[in-house]
Amino acid sequence: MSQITLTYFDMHGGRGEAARLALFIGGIAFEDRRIPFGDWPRVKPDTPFGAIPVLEVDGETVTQSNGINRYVGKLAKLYPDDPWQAALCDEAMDVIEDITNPVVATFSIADETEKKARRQALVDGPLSFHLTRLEQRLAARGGKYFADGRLTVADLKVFVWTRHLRSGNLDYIPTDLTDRVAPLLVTHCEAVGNHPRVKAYYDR
Ligand SMILES: N[C@@H](CCC(=O)N[C@@H](CS)C(=O)NCC(=O)O)C(=O)O
Repeated sequence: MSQITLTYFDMHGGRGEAARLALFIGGIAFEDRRIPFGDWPRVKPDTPFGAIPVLEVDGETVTQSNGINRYVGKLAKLYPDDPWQAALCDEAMDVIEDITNPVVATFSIADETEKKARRQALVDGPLSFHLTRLEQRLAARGGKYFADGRLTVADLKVFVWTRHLRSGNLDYIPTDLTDRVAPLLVTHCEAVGNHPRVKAYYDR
């Protein structure tokens, strides 16, 4: 059996969370290496590209969250075998990256007025647009799963993002934005959150 270590920040969310969930759901043993934010400046230079998540398998490392999600999804049987379904799964995960990046770009804005303006512009523009279109994709595929008619890493990634958007942890992004513009994503988020293995993960 391979020795697997997943390194990511010590929080319930972000780019490493879907892989943690997938490994847990699949019953795959792994070291869940959690980096406290205060330790990050010390750890960062030792990572391949100065960022996490990093997955280590038998002493070799790989980065890039969606690539990691695909790899662990295959191990956990949470990634489609069918090439078309795999492309649909990848699409949803990459859309989340597309909307994550402009939000993350606002994290370092120190001036509150500027941060508020930038985030409101995201809410009025790309965030609402992407949420609406993602919801249409979900609806077109039956309304429950993004690919393969079953739970995949795409559902885990969208779940983590939707929960984050609704959490109130992002100032100036209304917690009811998703409820208003993409209610089916909220239904999806709650369904994934109530999946027995997802519940078991957070109940530990
Ligand atoms: N494209 C990369 C982006 C990785 C990334 O930017 N990770 C963030 C955390 S979600 C990070 O390491 N931030 C700290 C830093 O850049 O110093 C991926 O998808 O894994």
